[in-house]
Amino acid sequence: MKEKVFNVSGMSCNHCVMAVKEAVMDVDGVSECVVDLEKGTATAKFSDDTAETAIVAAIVEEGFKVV
Ligand SMILES: [Cu+2]
Repeated sequence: MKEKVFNVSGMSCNHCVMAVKEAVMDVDGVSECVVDLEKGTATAKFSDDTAETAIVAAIVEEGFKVV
């Protein structure tokens, strides 16, 4: 199990937080995701590198940037 803090830019409200959280939780291999609006971070626990790549793609697909 890996854990990583993704820096997400473009989140401005709780709707964004929920969109990112739901998108990340939908990725195969993700067991946990906590999104912090003030810090602009999404902290996720996931299984492997494939899941990590998919997490970034899922966030981008929602219209945010991973920096
Ligand atoms: Cu928003």
